[in-house]
Amino acid sequence: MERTFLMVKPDGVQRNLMGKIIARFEEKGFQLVGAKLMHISEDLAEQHYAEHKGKPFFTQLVDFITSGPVFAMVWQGEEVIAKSRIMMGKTDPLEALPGTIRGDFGVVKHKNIIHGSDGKESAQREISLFFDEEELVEYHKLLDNWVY
Ligand code: RTP
Ligand code: MG
Repeated sequence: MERTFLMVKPDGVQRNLMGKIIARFEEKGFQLVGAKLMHISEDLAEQHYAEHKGKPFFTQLVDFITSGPVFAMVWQGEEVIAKSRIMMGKTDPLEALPGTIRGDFGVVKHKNIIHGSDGKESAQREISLFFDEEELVEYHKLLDNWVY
């Protein structure tokens, strides 16, 4: 089953949105296989956002993501990478539709509540950047027979 890396950013943690965000992915039918509240070091932030190195917003991005605790998660499900990006909404809350996480809770692009991997490769890279294999839990849920 496909896995993705999702993370409630420091603004989402400070605004008490962790529970609501977890609930959305649970209610959808996805399965949480790993989670932790943590501070991101500058080094980890630069690795995580390596694709944006050199862009004008890179420093602001690293400063923001290291500014407070984040809630890092691994979720599992059929096409969870693409489907969770749809549930998150567009990067800029101005374009994110109501009903999406960023559309419902975000106001500005640089504080947009949640991160999600944008493809299979980045999902694998980000999961192993944030989690050791033994931190991920493999288990079967009876409910899955009603989701799939
Ligand atoms: P993320 O990686 O955080 O899940 O967001 P994303 O895929 O939707 O957007 P991405 O292009 O990867 O950009 C990463 C984060 O950088 C900030 N950003 N600021 N000022 C700007 O033009 C700008 N562009 C991007 C956003 O906070 C975005 O989430
Ligand atoms: Mg991205």
